[in-house]
Amino acid sequence: MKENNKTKTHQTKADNPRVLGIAVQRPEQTDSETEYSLSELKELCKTLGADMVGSIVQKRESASRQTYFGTGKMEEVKIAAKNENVEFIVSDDELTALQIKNIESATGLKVKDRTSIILDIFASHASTKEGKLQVELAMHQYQMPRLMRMWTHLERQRGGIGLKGPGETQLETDKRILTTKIKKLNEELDKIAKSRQQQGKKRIDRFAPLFSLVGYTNAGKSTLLNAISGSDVKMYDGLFTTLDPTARRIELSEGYWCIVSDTVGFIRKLPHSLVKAFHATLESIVQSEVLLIVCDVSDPSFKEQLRAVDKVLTQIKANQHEKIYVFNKIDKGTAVSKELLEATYPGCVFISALEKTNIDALLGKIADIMRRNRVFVNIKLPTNSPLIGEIMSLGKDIKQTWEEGHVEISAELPKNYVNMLKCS
Ligand SMILES: Nc1nc2c(ncn2[C@@H]2O[C@H](COP(=O)(O)OP(=O)(O)OP(=O)(O)O)[C@@H](O)[C@H]2O)c(=O)[nH]1
Ligand SMILES: [Mg+2]
Repeated sequence: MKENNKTKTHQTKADNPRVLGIAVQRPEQTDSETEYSLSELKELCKTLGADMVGSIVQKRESASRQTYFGTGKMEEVKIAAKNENVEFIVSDDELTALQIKNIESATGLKVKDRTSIILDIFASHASTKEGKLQVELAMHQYQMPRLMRMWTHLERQRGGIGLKGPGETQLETDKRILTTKIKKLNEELDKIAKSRQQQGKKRIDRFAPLFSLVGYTNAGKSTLLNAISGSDVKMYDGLFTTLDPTARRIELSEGYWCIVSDTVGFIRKLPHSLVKAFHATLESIVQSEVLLIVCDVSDPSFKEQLRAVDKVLTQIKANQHEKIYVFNKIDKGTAVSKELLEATYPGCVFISALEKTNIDALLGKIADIMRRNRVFVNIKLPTNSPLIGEIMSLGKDIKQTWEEGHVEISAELPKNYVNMLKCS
C-alpha cells in the first residue's frame, strides 16, 4: 500500500474515522497528477474530520464499469482496509450506484466518492438559507441516479408476469418523492434569486464596478478580501470555507471605489450538480466587470488549479471576462520563476494576502482599469431628475452648477452608465 505524501504532516486524532483512498490512473495521467489528486482527496477528508491513512492506485485504460478497480485489485483493497483498520473506502472519482454496490460487497465496507465528500463539506459549511437550499438540491440531484442501490435487496422478489417486483415499485415511489423535492427546491431558490434581483434593482447597483475574487479553494480569496477591506471575512485552512458570497465596498486612490465580491472556491472535478445548484450564487461572477483570479503560486500544482478554475468559468460562461491574475502566498516562494509567470500571464500581480505584501500594486491595477472604463461627461438635467442622485453615487470629480429649473453637471462616470444615458 502506498502511503500518501502528506500523511505524516497531518495530525491523526485517535478517534477520527480512518479511510482508505482508491484511484484509477488513466494513461493520460502522470504519476504526480494522481498523487496530487489523492493528496487533495486527503485534504477533503480532513476537512470533514476523517483521516485518509493510505491509498491504492490502479493503472488502467479506464475504470471498470462494474467494480471501478479490477476484481484482483479489489482483493488488495480489502486486505489493506483490514490491516489499516479503516471504516470506509473513498474513491477519487465519482462512482455509479453499481460500482458503489459492488465495492461495498467486495470489501464489506461503506464506500463514498469524491463528489459525496465535497457535498458533505458544502452541507456543513452552508450558513445562509439560500446556501443550504442549494446544497440540498445538489445532494438530491446526486442521489437520484443512485437510488437503485438502496433497493437491490428486493430485486429478486419479482412479481408475476406484467407485475412489478417490490424493489421496482419502491424505487419508483422514491424517484417520485425526490423529483417532487427537487422541483420544490428549484422553485424556492428561484424565488430567493428573484427577490434578490428586485432588491438590487436600483440602477446604480447595476453600474457599480464589481470585481469578483475567483480561484481554487484555499487560494486565499477571503484573506485577500480582508486585507483590502479591513473586514472580517471567515478564513480557515480547510477547503470550501466560503460558500455564501460576501461583498465589500473598497475605497481606492484618487476617489475611485468598487465592490469586491468573495466567491465559493473551485476544485478539480467540482460536481456538476453543485455548479448547477449554485448557479444563482455564481451569477455575481458573470456580472463582474473584471475577475481577480487568485492563485496560490507557491503550490507546485498551481497550473492544474488554474485549469480547473478556467473549466468552471467556461461552464458558467464567464471565461471571456477581463482578468487580473493575482499570484498569492509569495511569502512561501513561487513554484516557477516570476519572470516566466509575468511572460505567461501579462499584467499579473504578486502578493501575500497574509503578510499584506504588494496589496497597493493590486489596488493600483484595479484603479487603472476603473480609470480606463470611465469617461468625462457634461450633462444638463432638470433639477428634479432622478438621474442626479445616481450621478452623485457613481461619479467622480463632480462639479455642479445649479440654475433656475436645471443643473449642469460635469463628472467622470462609468462608460456603460453613460451609454445607457445616451440611449434613454
Ligand atoms: N502563507 C500564506 N498563507 C496564506 C496567504 N493567504 C492566505 N493564506 C492561508 O491560506 C488558507 C486559506 O485562506 P482563505 O483566505 O480561507 O482561502 P479561500 O480562497 O477563501 O478558501 P475557500 O473559501 O475555502 O475557497 C488560510 O490558512 C490562510 O491563512 C498568504 O499570502 N500566505
Ligand atoms: Mg474563502
